[in-house]
Amino acid sequence: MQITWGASTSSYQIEGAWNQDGKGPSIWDAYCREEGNILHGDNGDVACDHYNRYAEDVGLMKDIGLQSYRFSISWPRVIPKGTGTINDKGLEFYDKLVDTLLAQEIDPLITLFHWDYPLALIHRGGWLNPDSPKWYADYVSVVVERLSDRVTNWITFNEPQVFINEGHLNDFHAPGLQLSLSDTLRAGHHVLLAHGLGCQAIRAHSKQVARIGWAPAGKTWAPASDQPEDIEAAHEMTFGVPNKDLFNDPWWSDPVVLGHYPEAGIQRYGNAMIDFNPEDMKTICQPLDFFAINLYFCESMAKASPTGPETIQYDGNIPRTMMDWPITPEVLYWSTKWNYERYKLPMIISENGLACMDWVQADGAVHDTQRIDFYASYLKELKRAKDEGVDITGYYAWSLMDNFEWSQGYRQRFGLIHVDMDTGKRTLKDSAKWYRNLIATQGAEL
Ligand code: IFM
Repeated sequence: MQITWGASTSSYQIEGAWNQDGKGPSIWDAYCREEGNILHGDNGDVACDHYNRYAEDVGLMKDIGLQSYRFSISWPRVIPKGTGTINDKGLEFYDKLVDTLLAQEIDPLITLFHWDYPLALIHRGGWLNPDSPKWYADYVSVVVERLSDRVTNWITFNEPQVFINEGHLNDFHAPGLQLSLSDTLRAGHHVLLAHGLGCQAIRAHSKQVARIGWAPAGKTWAPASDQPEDIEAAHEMTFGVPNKDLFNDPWWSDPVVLGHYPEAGIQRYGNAMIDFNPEDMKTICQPLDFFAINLYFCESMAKASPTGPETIQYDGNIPRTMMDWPITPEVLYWSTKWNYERYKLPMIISENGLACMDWVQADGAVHDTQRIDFYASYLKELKRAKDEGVDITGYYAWSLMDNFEWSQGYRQRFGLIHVDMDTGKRTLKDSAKWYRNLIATQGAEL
């Protein structure tokens, strides 16, 4: 299967060095310090210490045979207060990381925002501030100015659904707000504007032809059967706005790619819907080169009924990961197929993987057979979509290494590489060796 094979991480989840070399605090630094927010009181102060061990980590990527590595930039490491003074030491770190990757012929794919927002900006209203899209675009300009002589692939935002819905409506993620639905929609609108201005900033500052995408979380319903009406019901649920929250796909990706909010959302949000300048949509809807998506599981199943699509929850019999997420390989088929049909952009799976109960066993290895089985079954579904003509250009396992899993702290291990969080020792899991073979053979076994 001709595809770019990679693995993903994000800055707060692996870098550590939370106050090293002039980095400013992020909202996650603050949120983790509030008692009760994170399991076991964990935080990302040290995490995998990737900031200091990046060379070793790139060596392991090379050992696995990764063709590309997706990582994110920590905004407060680059601009400690979010706007204004630039921290050259922070940029130097990413400079060195990019150079080390390129020396090993690993192509960098940079996510410009994966949730670690500068704390100083929250004190200025955060994403509710109408200037927030411009703050983001200015930060993007600084990064692109510095790295684009070597980097061509950029993702503007990771999972806007999660950091806006869970961080601004539900107090489950940083910054821990519980805004009204209307204010959350306003914050979301500013993120969309930031995406648009960010795209413009990349194109204006890039020293090479840039390739730009964004990476929403995919929320997908699986058809309850292969009957056309059930497939239609699942499609309708996937591109609907079933709840009065912002955890759905079309609210985010329709404006970005199609240039308008979905009617279903405007109806659903009713009186909470915000007013905005119609010209904003021209800024939000910028030409994109690819559509990245993070896929883990199907939400539930859907079947047709006389009153519209009916949801069928997965029962206790379905296999589940440590996160309690159902194992549903078909998500890679339906989601890529439907998003490709709707948005007509080449697709990248920017995250896919699972948390298992892994430990270093008596023989010194990590025998994560469940992860191998998971990846093999999911990738077969990816191949099915690709064989049917879906233009899938990249696949990134989540994650390169065990890391800080947000409110779950270090309890959930998603890595191809085991990390002992006390010593920092890295051990390739069996799945990493399996992935190495898969990459070397371009997925011949699938
Ligand atoms: O760890 C997260 C990542 O930061 C965003 N996508 C989902 C992953 C697993 O929960």
